[in-house]
Order: sequence, then C-alpha cells, then structure tokens
Amino acid sequence: MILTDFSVRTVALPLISPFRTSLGTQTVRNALLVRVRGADGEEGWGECVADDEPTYSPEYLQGAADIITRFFAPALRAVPDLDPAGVAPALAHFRGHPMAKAAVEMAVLDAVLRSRETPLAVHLGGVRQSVRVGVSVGIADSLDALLDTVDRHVSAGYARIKLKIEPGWDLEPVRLVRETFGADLMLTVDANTAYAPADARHLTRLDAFGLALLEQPFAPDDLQAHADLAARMDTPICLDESITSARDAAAALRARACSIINIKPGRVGGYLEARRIHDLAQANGVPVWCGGMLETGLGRAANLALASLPGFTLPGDISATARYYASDITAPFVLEGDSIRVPTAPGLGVQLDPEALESLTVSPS
Ligand code: OSB
Ligand code: MG
Repeated sequence: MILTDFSVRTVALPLISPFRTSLGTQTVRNALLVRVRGADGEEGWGECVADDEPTYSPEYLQGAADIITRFFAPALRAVPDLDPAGVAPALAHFRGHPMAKAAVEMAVLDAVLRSRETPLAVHLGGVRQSVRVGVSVGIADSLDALLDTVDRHVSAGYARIKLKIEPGWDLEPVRLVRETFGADLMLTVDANTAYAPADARHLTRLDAFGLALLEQPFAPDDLQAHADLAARMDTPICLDESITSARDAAAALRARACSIINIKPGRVGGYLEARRIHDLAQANGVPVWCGGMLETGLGRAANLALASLPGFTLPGDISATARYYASDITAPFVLEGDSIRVPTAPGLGVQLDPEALESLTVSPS
C-alpha cells in the first residue's frame, strides 16, 4: 500500500475494577490508537499497548505517540509499496520502542489484509476457531475479596486463574485459592519482576501449590537468576518482560531460564515477531500463551488471532470484554464455555464503533 494518511489518538476506557500488580494500580486504560490510510482507499487501525507510565517496560503512551508521529510516520511514508512484513525493516534503524512499532505494523496489517479480504488469523496460520482463555487477577485488598473475585471468574467458566503476587502477597493467597477451589483449577502466578534472587528459597515454597507456571519473578535482564530458580523448582518458569524478540527467546531457552513463554505482540515489536517466537518455541517443544495488556477490543481481536496458532497450548490472558470495560470501542467479546471465538472477518476482524470512539477519545479532543 501507499500510505497517504497517518494519525494517532488516545482513548480512555475506565476499568470496571482497579487492577493492582506489583508495578502499581490502574483504574483507567488510556490506549493509543493508530490509523493508517492508503492511496487506494485502504484503512487500518492498530493499538499501542504502552501504559501511561514506564513501569512495565521503558515505553509509555506519550513517548509512543511522539516517536510514531515524529519518526515512524515519515519513514513509512517513504516506502514506495509498504506491506506488513516491510514495516519492521523500515523502522529497524530506530532503536527500541517495540510497542510503538507493533502498533503501526498492526495498522498496516489491518489495512492490507482487509483489502485482500484475509482475516489476521488466516494470515498468521491459525488453526483454531476459538481459544481457551484465563483471567489475570490483581492483588486484592483482602483475602476475602480475592476469594470473591476468583469465585466469580471460576463460575464464569474461565480455563485458568492467574494471581498477581509480590513479596507479602504470595504464599498465603495462593494456598487459600488452591484450598478453596481444589486441585483441578489451573492456577498460575505472575510477579512482574517483584522479587530479588535472594528470594529464591522463599519462591520454591510455591512448589507446594501445583501451579502451572510462575511468571517473571526477577528483573527482565536477569536470565541467570531465572535459570538458577528453574533448576531448583518443580513449577515451570515462564518469562514475560524478559522476552522482547525471537533472539531473546532463543537466548532464554539456551540459558534454561524458562520452559514456557508468554508472548505479547506489543512487547516483541509486533504480530509477525510474535509468530516467529511461536515458531521457535514450537520447534523446541516449548508451550506458549498469549499475554494481555488490558487491550481494547481492537487489540483483543488481534490477540485472539495470534492465540489460534497451534503452539498456543495454554490459555491466554484474553478475557471477555466485561472483565475489563463497561464500554469498549468494538462489540464486546464474550466467553463461551472457557473460550472466546477468533474473529473471522478480514484484517483484525472488528469494526470500530464510531460513537464509542468519539465519546472515549481524550486526545486529540
Ligand atoms: O504482566 O501480564 C502482565 C497487564 C498489564 C501489564 C502487564 C501484565 C498485565 C496482565 C493483564 O497480567 C492481562 C490482561 O490483559 O488481562
Ligand atoms: Mg506478566
């Protein structure tokens, strides 16, 4: 496609309930949306998963908006015939900023695949019509409140519960949830880097609770600490923040720092790099699952397409819309049993609701 128009806007979606992790508490999802238009009338949308603050990763929303408009848009406009696979190479000389890069690649994917009448899931090589999903449960104000929340999600049918943990909120909540909901509940924990290598002995006590995985206990760049912990725990170690590319993923597997990978397209620079990580993991017999960043319906649609690839054998953090938002910019995604249907329409497969988009846009207003 020949890019003619490139714009960004921010939408603000209030969360139904505050989401607390070891990184902080979030009450609203400000999402940066990218729209591209082409000379032949193509239109595509992408979502940047950067948060307001650079806590989960070094990227943040205003910075992403700036680099996209100031550097990425001119570089992409200069490409004579842009296709989705050409986006990452055209931006490779700009260091870092994977979430911003992923958002523009996503918009180009949407535009090009819509004009070719190809759904993203088909383009990526998806093999499932619906995908099993779980819920990421934030740190609660009390153990009672946690049990209420988990009960609601288990009753709704979710295939897996992930508990956010941090020092002071780990063994006790995990023990209680396991005891209350029984051995059959697929249960995982996510520390978002909240522990130090000296906490390794403490973390091994999580082995008592039959967890399907322990996600990212240590700093993103400390593969050695994860490898040392993996060697002394039965619970599989899963990496999230540490994996920013297929090359990272290969290095982590070589170092035996993890045996499961959480794939988030934004964190790794896009859906095409996400597929490369999937392919590498599959070749090594390593299970992967699709992580979430409290996406709007736009990003949720694309994540469902990614999670339909064969190697995504564990339930993703792709919950129903109602778990996050009262109103969204797309039609809501709903849970059917323990799964959500993969969109089948061309491109990302969702229609943006013009009125919702208008009323939720905060910038430019
Ligand atoms: O670590 O997986 C994470 C949300 C924001 C930032 C980091 C993470 C998360 C989640 C939420 O766990 C997953 C979701 O979108 O449901
Ligand atoms: Mg995580």
